[in-house]
Amino acid sequence: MSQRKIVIEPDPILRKKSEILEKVDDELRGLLDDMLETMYSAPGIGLAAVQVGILKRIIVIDISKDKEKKNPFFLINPEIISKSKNTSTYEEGCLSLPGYFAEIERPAECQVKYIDYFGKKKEIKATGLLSTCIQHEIDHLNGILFIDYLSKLKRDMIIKKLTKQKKELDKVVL
Ligand code: GNR
Ligand code: NI
Repeated sequence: MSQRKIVIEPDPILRKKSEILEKVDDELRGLLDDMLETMYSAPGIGLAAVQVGILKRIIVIDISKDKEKKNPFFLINPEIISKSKNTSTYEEGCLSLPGYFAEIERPAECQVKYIDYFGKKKEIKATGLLSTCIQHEIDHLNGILFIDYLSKLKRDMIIKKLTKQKKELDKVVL
């Protein structure tokens, strides 16, 4: 297992659509393990493959608060098959937008179809933070970031600040 580098906005890869996986093999499981390690060390509660530069429809999630009791969750080719009309609001953050948080309203519950770590078809009804997190990660697979739900003014301001931060970092590295 090894940690991977997380892609930070602005980066054009974060706006691309990820591709469906055809098979679940050891190579893919290796990537899933790396993603989990990267997510835990960030730390974060979810990670999409595009955030480590790979345009495949896979996500890892662990919303358990207790660090002692890990509860990792791997979703391959996840699809939302239905969403509730009622919504809930959480303060969202994103490992690709470090330092920025915003209250985002999304459907409170969703029914999700996916393939698990062992290649088995699964379906779950997600509620609460898990529902929000799955929707946030599936957005990544479609090139969408949570700042896209904010006003253009707020979004542009965040992107401008992140662009500036990247330029400062380049100076230090040089
Ligand atoms: O670590 C994360 N926390 C979080 C909080 C509220 C809603 C979604 C998330 S996901 C985020 C990690 C991340 O960027 N996943 O793509
Ligand atoms: Ni994110």
